[in-house]
Amino acid sequence: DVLSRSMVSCIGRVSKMRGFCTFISRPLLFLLLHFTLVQCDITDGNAEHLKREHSLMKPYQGVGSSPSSQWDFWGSTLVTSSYVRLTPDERSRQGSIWNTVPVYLKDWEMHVQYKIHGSGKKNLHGDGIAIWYTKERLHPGSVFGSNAKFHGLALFIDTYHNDEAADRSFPYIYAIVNNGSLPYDHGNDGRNSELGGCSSEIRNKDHDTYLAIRYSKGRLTVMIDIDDKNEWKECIDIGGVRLPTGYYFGASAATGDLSDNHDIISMKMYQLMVEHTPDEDSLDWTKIEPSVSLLKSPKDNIDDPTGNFRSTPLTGWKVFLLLLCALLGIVVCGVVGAVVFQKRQERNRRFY
Ligand SMILES: [Ca+2]
Repeated sequence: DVLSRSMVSCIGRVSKMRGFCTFISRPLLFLLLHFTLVQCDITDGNAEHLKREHSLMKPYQGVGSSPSSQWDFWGSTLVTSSYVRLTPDERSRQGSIWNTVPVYLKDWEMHVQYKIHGSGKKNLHGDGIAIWYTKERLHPGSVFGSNAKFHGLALFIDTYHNDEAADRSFPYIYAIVNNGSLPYDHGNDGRNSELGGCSSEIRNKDHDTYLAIRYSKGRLTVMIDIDDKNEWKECIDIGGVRLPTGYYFGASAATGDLSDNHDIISMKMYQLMVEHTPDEDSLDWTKIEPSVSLLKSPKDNIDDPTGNFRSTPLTGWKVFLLLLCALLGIVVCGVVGAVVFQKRQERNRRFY
């Protein structure tokens, strides 16, 4: 009886120890998986799947107000042969450019090449660019030059920090999904409805900057490339996003008291070849209402460290800390294991 009880307690200790080891190695595993996924998640556009009718490229033929044009524009937008300037570096300007052809693809990836530059020094520039996938098109309004109560997806490249008390550093890139009911609060830079985002020094680069928005199987992923190294970095990755087909792509920008040149160089739309179940295929995708089924709705108001973890790329020191923790865990496991082993040996010896 004594022996079996000590066996049970020993197994208990070993399994607890194993639990601890699993607990320690899980972040490591997650980290490895995370990197693998990020590495292979968004690929560079495959020319084969480029959808010209939804793409805006130099020298911007087919942009204009003729009935056959695939893109039209509004406001301060100026189309040259090498860029589309949504606003110049002047106060109180608003401009937009919109695809005239609705998108009926279920899975897509939009690559945007852009440049935000101007004479304003740090924190004295604004307001930024919005990339839209919405029901409405050419609908001027108060949010980066477009309609605030939109239906669909908006990705904001917000360069001006309206809410200086907030802990986010600007420029800040964030996504909002709206079914037409959410207001946009300029005072806190849309934080109430933000789904995820990341800070990024995108202004006044010598080279162009890029972002990719992927929507596939209910997953919204945003990657950015600002260092001219042809490498994507994850900015946003959230599941449970429902967006219909039949909406329009567009881009808009606005300046206020502060300004910047907001340039779009290209918007390239790629079809993703993804299989869907017969059930999914039989649905009328144009009838889907834009929504997000998060466990916790918009990450604002929540002190959820995992939310931040998920939505900002891991920096070098975080990786280092995690690896250090994992290493410490392994060492502790080893020491505890050795002690337990020695105790058992001693006990066994006592039985003889
Ligand atoms: Ca802002």
